[in-house]
Amino acid sequence: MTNLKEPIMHLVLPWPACTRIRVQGRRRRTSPRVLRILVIALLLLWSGTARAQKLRVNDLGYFEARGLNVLVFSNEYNGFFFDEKTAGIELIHHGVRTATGGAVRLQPTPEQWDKIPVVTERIVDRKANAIEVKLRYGDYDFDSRVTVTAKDDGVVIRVRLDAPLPGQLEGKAGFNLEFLPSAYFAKTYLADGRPGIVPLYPSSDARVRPRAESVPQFNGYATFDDRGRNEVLVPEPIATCTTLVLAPEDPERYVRVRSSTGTLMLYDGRLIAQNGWFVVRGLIPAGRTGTVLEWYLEPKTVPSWTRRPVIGCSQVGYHPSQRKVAVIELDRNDAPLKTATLCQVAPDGSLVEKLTGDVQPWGTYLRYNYARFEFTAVKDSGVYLIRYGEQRTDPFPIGTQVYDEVWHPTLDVWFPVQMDHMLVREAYRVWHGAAFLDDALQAPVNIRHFDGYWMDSTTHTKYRPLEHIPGLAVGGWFDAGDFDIETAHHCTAIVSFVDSWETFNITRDQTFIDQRTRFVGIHRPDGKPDILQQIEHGTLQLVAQFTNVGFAVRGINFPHLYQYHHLGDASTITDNRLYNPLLGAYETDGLTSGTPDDRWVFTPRMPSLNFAAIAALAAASRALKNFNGQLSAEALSIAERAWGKEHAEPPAARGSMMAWFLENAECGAAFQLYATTRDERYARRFNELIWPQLDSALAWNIALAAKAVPVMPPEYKARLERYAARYREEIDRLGRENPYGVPIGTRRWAGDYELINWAIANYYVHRSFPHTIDREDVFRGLTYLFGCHPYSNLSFVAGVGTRAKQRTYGSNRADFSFIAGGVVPGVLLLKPDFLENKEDWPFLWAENECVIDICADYIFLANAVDELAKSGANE
Ligand SMILES: [Ca+2]
Ligand SMILES: [Ca+2]
Repeated sequence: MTNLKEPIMHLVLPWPACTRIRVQGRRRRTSPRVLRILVIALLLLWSGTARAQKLRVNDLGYFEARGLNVLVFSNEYNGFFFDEKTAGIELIHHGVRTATGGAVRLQPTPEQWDKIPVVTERIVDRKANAIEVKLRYGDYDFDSRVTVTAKDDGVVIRVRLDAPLPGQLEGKAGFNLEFLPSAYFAKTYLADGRPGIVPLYPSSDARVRPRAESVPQFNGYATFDDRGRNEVLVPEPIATCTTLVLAPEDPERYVRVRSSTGTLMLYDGRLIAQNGWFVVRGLIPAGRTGTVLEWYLEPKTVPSWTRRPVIGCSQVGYHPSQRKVAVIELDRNDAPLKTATLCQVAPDGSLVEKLTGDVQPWGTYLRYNYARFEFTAVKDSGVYLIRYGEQRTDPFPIGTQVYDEVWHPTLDVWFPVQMDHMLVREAYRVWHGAAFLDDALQAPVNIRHFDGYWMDSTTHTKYRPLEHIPGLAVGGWFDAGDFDIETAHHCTAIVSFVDSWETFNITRDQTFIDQRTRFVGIHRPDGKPDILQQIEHGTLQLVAQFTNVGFAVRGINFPHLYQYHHLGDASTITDNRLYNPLLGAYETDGLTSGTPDDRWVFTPRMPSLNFAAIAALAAASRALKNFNGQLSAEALSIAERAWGKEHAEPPAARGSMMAWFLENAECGAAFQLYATTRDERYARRFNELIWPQLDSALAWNIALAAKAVPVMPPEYKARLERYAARYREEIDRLGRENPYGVPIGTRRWAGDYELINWAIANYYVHRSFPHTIDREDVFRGLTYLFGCHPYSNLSFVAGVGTRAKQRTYGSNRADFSFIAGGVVPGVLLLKPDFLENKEDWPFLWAENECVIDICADYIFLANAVDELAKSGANE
């Protein structure tokens, strides 16, 4: 998935403004008499038992009872990634989001690119204890109202129509509510009393129907590889009934759905898409208006349920000299204990109480209360755990070595597995074959692509649409959990690798890489520093783009949606034979094939991307100078020529946001060209650009500005000092915003990328201004990543730390597995107040997808922390 993590983009792009929100029943004046009645009523409620579980619409606009929240479009579908399984009517059941997607939908088991309704109105009526949304499918001029009203121990869901269902949607539109498969594994269900076991693996039936019968997917694309037969798959229900009970045996997961208007159908969405959920569905009848569907939904709750505290601490451990603070996340109904204890695990297995200290309440952040337990005083090397009441954390070390190896899996395993155009072997396992040897065709003009790519009305190249562009089947990394080459992220990753090489002299060699035979061997030294081999691999692709296309391309991506969502070995996505239009589909002459499966090169004109590529090529040319002299010289020559070309064709007017992005990218290019060539004209341009950039977006630019200090004259550093002071204020503000004292992203893509870049910026500023930015400001970022964060205390680096992510959104996600060293985006904010990072469900990309630039930056940050910890500065 193309990730949306550029912070600046977020700053300037508002949420879609199409929704009108009205809140009724708030801010009403209350008379003393009414108040008395209210107090009595509250006391009566308090003394009851069952009534205490009643759902009430709270101040934040969702239904709340102890152990249960019902969200009604607190989160909407978005028009970019469509259905992310984070929208509609949702249940948070005993602290776990177990249901999503409650809405009028046009498929039994909607996939990501199926049509989504737009919320045109949302009314929160606290007086009536109800929330109503008006949903619209513009393509069909189809409006419906969905009302959720608290009743008894659950809610009533009604769908109302003012006009009958459009004819094309008869038998297709229904009300769906989707349940998380992993929350119901090893549980049963009752369909009108008939028992069934919730399937661990999809095994229900599907039928094949003509495509013409189906509701088209986004932009006419198809997720189904029908082999040219114009067919679609339609799942059959697992069960039909009027009353469905899920998990009758488990009071934490029990949900009863009773339909008073028609049949309920239970589907397994995984039958047609591995990231599908279990869907409970009722069809909307044809030719009717008014209330056309009514369900009573009752999720059981455990009386007086209180969420177990999460003790946030580093799963990797701590350097003796660093500050050590655990952050304890507490249910609002929980009171913090007075003390917690750090225990040392003795060699004989016994626990030795090393330090008992106060638990300091911090306050409330989003939906939980927080407290902190500090154990900085303990410095002895050993294995420890934290005891808090009856709870114990996983064991973690304190020692001078804790950061030595934390980045090795990312460089040794994760990056090699991401290498495009290569076969990648690890001991007995082949991760994937040499992929995309048929790269690539010129993308057609005037298109909007499902992964956020696009084409202008001209190709801007010498190639005709769908003509083969030679020379591109070399180098590059799969961007993330998908298999496209995303050039912007390549550039960032290359620069980051060069930073790591130049700053920390990383000579580690545990990977065998042979470009000639397209072979990568993991855990197999070949006498060459791996980081230089990775820089070379990324540079080969960038150089190929400039050489064969003429500029940096937006990316290389798939023509068909059914290729894009591929899971497994990348080398099987295409047939690796060049497309030959003279042959028919699925025909081959042994060398070429008539199957139009070759990837497309997207070539819109993007000057800011060219500057990003210039920066990467200029940086790479330094690192590769004594490693691959020819490639190094080629990279620099391309970078300088491209710089000249961009300045010969000045684009867009200044003052616009596009101009801002352009100057931001140009600033980075000027710096890298100066660092490589020491040509003063680049320094002058950098100096012209960096100060306005700092003035407009300090946090976004301070890292580059501080990184430049060693190559710029002394007056540069003097001028930067006051920006460092302002940056200090921003860091202090974070310390008041949440108990972790780090930036926690609140957008549609979780925030570990910003977090890592924030910590790296702190490193650079600390290097030049150690009295302004403390090394603890760097450590805090990595400690958060390693487990001192909300929701759980898993390390967000797969396989790194005692207890770490073991399910991530990588190419092997269908196996509920991970690729070691991948860094996940982390905790995603489900509005208004629920941070989530699921570990039993890898398919939520905004929480679990590892991306090349984040992973490259992680290698830098881990080395920075290791260096600072060992340098003993600030002690
Ligand atoms: Ca090597
Ligand atoms: Ca092909």
